[in-house]
Amino acid sequence: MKRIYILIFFVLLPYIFSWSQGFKNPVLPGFHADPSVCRAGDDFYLVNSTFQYFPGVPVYHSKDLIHWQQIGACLTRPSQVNLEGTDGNSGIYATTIRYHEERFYMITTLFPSRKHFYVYTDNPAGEWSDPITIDFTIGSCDPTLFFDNGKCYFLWKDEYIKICEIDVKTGKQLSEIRQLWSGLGGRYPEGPHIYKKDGYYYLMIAEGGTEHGHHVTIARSRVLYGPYTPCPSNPILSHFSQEMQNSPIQGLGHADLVQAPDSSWWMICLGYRTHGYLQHVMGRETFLAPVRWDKNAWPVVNGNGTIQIDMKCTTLPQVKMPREPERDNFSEQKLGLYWSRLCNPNFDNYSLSARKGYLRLIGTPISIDQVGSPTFVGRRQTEIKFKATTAIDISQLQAGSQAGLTAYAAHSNHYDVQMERRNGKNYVQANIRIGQMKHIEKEVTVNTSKVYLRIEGDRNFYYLLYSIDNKTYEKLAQMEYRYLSTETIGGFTGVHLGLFAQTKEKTDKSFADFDWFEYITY
Ligand code: 6LW
Repeated sequence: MKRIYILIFFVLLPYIFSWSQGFKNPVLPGFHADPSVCRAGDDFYLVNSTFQYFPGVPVYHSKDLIHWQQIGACLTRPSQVNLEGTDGNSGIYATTIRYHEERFYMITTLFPSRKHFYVYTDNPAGEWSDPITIDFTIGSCDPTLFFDNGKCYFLWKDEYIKICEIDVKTGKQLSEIRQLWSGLGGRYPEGPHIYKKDGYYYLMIAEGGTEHGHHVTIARSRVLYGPYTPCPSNPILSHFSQEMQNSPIQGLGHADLVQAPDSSWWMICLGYRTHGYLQHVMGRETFLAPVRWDKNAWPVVNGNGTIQIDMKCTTLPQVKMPREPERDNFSEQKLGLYWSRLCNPNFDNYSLSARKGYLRLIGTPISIDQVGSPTFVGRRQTEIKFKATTAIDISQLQAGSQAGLTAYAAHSNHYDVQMERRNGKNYVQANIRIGQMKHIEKEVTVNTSKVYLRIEGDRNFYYLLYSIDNKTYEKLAQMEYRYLSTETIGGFTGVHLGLFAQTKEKTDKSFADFDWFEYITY
């Protein structure tokens, strides 16, 4: 008998260990704003807003809400969304994903039109439908869907939180628009979601605006249209307090709730990690916290309404997912899902087949200084300390054209270590763009067209370096991180480490070949 108990213990040990493990926040580091989550069976799916980046709305899959793998994206075709002319203040705003009767729905808003639309699929890793537009109202943002008793409700944030019934097959309005509870008076009540539990309708929103004052509040009603009674312990999530003023995580808000197969409840939300001086460059990231319901049937987030980097809590059985590779040798037929482009890219200017094992970027006169779709691919900066390196061949780059590596916060703010050919010489340049200022901080000539370019980041600076042998790196310049921060630039996105090529003339079809790209975090 004793042997049986010992055998059972060792069989269960991995599960006991995984349940007892905590986890590290953010669960989706780097620019992963406005998260929304749903569950289908034992699987969780999560989407984020993407503004001017293409493809729009990445879809992530998880078994434990901690480890996520991108499996696709909702908006992958120009017929779904026109991102022309968008930047970090427009394009695809907050998104919601919901699962109902074996179909997934993602609803969002396109700025500046402020038109709400949704797409659907039966396979979240595959193609999503063409958009169904909500055409009876335009305005503001943060739409969500709520399915109840065979009906579908559309909620969104206007000057207040609003709701009406729709025909989910057509998007047509089926009831009058009503106003719901809109918070405790905090600025920008937004990000509404409704949950039905134990005979209550719970309406959860964000207030305070998506900066330091951000927080989550909740109210409930026995009747969907209210009146709603606010939770006596609101805000249920906030770092806008003396206790949390020095937390490395700020701006927590815009949350979504989900119940796991084991009946536990969890919250995902957005927040940002500051470098200090209360500024951040990586955009708003996705965080996770456990939720329990108290004796009065109100949710309590992580025990006291705050979130830590190192979460010490019982988790779901942890199931690791493949991590995004540190190194890209460009030997695949398609770029990894973690690469983003800008607006509506011209895919003729990107090739993984023109030169085997290289990414060829064909420049156009649209530069990374402009709103539009320059020839650019970028990966999210996911940690404050990182090193991004690429091997570039500019032998086919024409005079006056540039190509290289950029820490891209916006078209108006980026730091680049780039190559330029001029008067028959190859120049390596540290190029700085801060608002109206465009400046070559330093340039040196090199006697080769194959160069290694590197950008490093830490708590204070971005460093721009180059090498001709990938052994000895020379620093060309260093620039304060703060001029790439959201607080400096505004907007809603985060720094991407990107590869780019741009030319002076339309007729100049010159290009740069990138042999590999490596992104290491510390
Ligand atoms: C989004 C609003 C917000 O629409 O920021 O953090 C806006 N919350 O809910 C853009 O992400």
